[in-house]
Amino acid sequence: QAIAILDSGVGGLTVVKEVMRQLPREKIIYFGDTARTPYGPRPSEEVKKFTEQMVDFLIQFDPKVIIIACNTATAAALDYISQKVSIPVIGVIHPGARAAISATATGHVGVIGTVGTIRSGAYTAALKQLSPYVDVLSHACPALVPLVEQGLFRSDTTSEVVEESLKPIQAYPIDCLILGCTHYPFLKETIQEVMGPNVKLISSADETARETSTILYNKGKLEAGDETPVHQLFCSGDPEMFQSIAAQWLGEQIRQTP
Ligand code: DGN
Repeated sequence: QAIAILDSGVGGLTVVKEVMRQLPREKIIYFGDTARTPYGPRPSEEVKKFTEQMVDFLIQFDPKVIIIACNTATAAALDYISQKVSIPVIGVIHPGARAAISATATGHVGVIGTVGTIRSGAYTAALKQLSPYVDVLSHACPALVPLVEQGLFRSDTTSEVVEESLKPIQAYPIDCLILGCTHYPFLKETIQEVMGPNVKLISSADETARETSTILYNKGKLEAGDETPVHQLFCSGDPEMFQSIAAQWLGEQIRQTP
């Protein structure tokens, strides 16, 4: 049985990489809805419907757990999907919030994400639930996902767009910034340059993989054998761009099958 992971596009590959690192024996089945990305500007009901369609596809493989590796989809559909299927469903917002609360020294936390994620208020709620006095500064950066989906991780355009997107939050005294969109770790270097060395960047991938590991351990479902798993990655859009980004990011040989 595999771990199923989904996202609106290539962003969830940041979570795939961390799951591969922490749980190297586990097989991964991934679906990226690259034909319909970005989800960020879409109404929440539509994101919920698209997420359900991805889950319906992945559930055919009889996975042992599903990771919604997209903050926008987690905000719109985590509760709904958790009730719909009988296996554990893990989102990325609570793990990201936990990682930020552990990392902040001053209690001033920034969150960047898509319009859908920021509008939902899900991060602020998750952070305040963990630590009621935390001060949260939220900001939507809708221009960043399209850069990543085009494979523009490092370029002059990337620097300009990231700088412009982060300008409104640069003056605030936050000590950590949650990358509240699974696409953003692809732009980590540029985001760090723009925010400066005193702001710690938090990605939820690490903590999400840890939560997955805990759930599988508690259920006695961690892979015991020493076989190297063969992962399966699916996308709904242009396979070439997806394949190239996946190979670059995961550093693995990606073989395309029809
Ligand atoms: N990767 C998704 C997220 O974490 O919110 C969003 C990407 C998008 O479709 N805008």
